[in-house]
Amino acid sequence: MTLPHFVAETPMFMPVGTKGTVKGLTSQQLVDLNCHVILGNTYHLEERPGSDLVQELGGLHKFMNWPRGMLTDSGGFQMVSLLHLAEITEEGVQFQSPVDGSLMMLTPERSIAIQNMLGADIIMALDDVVSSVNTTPERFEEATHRTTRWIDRCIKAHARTHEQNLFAIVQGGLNKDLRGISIRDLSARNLPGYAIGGLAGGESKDDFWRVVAQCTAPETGLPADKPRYVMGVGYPLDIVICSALGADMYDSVYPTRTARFGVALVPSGVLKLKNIGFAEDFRPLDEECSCMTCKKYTRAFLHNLVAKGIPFAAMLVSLHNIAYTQRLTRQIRTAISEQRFPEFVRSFVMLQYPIES
Ligand code: PRF
Ligand code: ZN
Repeated sequence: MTLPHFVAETPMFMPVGTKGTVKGLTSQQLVDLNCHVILGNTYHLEERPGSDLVQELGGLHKFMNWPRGMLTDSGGFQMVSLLHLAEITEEGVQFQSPVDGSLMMLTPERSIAIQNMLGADIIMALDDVVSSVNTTPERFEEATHRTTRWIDRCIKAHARTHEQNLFAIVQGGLNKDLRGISIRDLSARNLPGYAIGGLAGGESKDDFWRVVAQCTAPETGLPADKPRYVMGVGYPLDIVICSALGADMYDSVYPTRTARFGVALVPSGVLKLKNIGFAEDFRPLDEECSCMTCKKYTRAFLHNLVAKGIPFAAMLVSLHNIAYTQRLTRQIRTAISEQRFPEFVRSFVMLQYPIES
């Protein structure tokens, strides 16, 4: 995927740098871990320091000191998931500012204007996001059609089409007909890329995989020659399965957030470092990992930091977890190009779910 700031390889995982930083990691560490694209959030950056200031400072790349690909999310999802005060109307998403309590409105036009100022390589359309659980069928139908009406407002508002790629986001909940309508209507806009939204929010794995499979299906799914991005996905198993279904891009706070809880990702699953069993375990987190944490520190050392709540642990484990996720997507890419991806999927699943004998 050729972006203005980088030629990125897919399938790829994008670490989340919500407020202008991937928590616990430097830009150089992310480059060294071979991250191609990272994520920023319209809502958080607009709240503080403000998109006009970021633009004045030369854009988000310069502000964050990030030389490679960048993607910004449109803001609606963050407001709806973070602020219970958000109210969605045809005009946009209205919410109360957590800074001064004033009422603010994020319209499709405003979201695109902010993202034009931030200057990411990929910008996301404002979508009407509803939780896949506890929502009425009528609300799903409204959100699906509204997301289509909003994409046309986003396309019209987008002022930097040569420098920034606008992606549309498929909604429709878990309903096959609504998803089909959303896929059809958004594909007709012939955009540079597409996202699958409204998932990774507590639905069952069966529902999750069924929707991804529908959105990536040959002929009836999203265009196969465009990047297809499953939003909010970061569990290693989900990345492997969605890639097998034909998806190309993922983002999640999971690897860094779980690191802050002292949980390390390893090929067999996770290590909960708080566990007293690691107190005298002098092995690295993962023998096969070449990250700095695995080269220099033992599980026993990390257990000690985690048990005492020392923030350095979060940095070291975040570094490893991003290294792990990047290694996983690299293995997926290599297996695909060497035409042995089915075997890779089988051995990955066997490692995480060994057959007891
Ligand atoms: N829409 C947007 N951002 C998102 C999602 C979405 O549906 C998800 C999935 N729930 C994560 N991030 N705009
Ligand atoms: Zn490591």
